[in-house]
Amino acid sequence: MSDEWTRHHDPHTTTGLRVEETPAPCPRGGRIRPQESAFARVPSGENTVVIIDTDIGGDPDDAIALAVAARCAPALELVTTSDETGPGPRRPGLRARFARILLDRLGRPDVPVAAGAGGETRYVCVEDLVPASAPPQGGDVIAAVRAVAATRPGPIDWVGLGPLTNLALLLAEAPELAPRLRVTQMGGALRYRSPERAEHNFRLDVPAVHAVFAAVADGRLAPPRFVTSEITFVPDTEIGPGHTLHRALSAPAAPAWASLLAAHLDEWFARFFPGTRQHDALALSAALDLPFVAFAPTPLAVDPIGRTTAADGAPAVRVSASAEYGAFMSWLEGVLLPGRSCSAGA
Ligand SMILES: [Ca+2]
Repeated sequence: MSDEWTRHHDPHTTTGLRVEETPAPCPRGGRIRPQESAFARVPSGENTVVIIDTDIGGDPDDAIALAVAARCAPALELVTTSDETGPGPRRPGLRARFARILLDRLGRPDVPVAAGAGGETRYVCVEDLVPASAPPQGGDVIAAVRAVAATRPGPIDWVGLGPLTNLALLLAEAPELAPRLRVTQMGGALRYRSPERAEHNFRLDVPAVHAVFAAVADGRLAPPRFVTSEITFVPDTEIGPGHTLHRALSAPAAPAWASLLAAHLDEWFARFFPGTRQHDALALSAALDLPFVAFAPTPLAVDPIGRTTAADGAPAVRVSASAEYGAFMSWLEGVLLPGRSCSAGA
């Protein structure tokens, strides 16, 4: 089975599996509104750089998204981490070291990892999956972004899958790169399930959220696309014990990267929740211009604790309005199951 996995999924093969080369049709049933022309994107091309900013190592949806990007997006040039871990077994940089191991097993040793800012979350479950021999990763996010930005002149697709800490830092310390940034961020909410608090990624670093929205308001940053919690927190994308993907990744003959993902899923199921919903892979699909998430231009205000509401006069961004979950999950399985392809039509 391993050979079959490799043959069908090696991102360096020429089997036409590069999703960023897939045309991005209008979401089924969703017309592009006239006012959306203000948010039109230049299609990704050979000069585009993809950076994934992630709090990988807690909910496995980050690791699943990273595996998808590593296998289907040759333009993936850098992974940065945020909400990094603390002392003891959760020593700083654990998330980055886990990302390094996963990328290596996916055949992407070419993608550097930079460990970002620390955090306080309890959502970490990969301590036993990172051997002591796994080396620490570079800790200078700004230098790492500048290095990859210098390799190509085109847009920088920033795929935010965690707190906005690194993005805010980048806007402050590398303002020359801001005009090239195209941000797709998982986070925020218009109808959060706990209305007394902000969505998780926004809540973890509220000042960073305000810094990003200030950059949008004064024109330094193009309006991001936010894939919001009410669109991602749905049972349609949940992978639990016994799910098709869990079983395939856990198969004895599965390749090493799949076994690592399966072990990560098992740790999460045992220690936190008996399921993982694919917030981050859904956001990644949008960043890759795949057609599963439909967006609507929305003036979005952020309150002092990071909650978001639509409000006239606020900076206009694009907010997820709906998603085609069945098609998305078929695509996800197409990327991660043997014998499938990265095609959006899988
Ligand atoms: Ca995440």
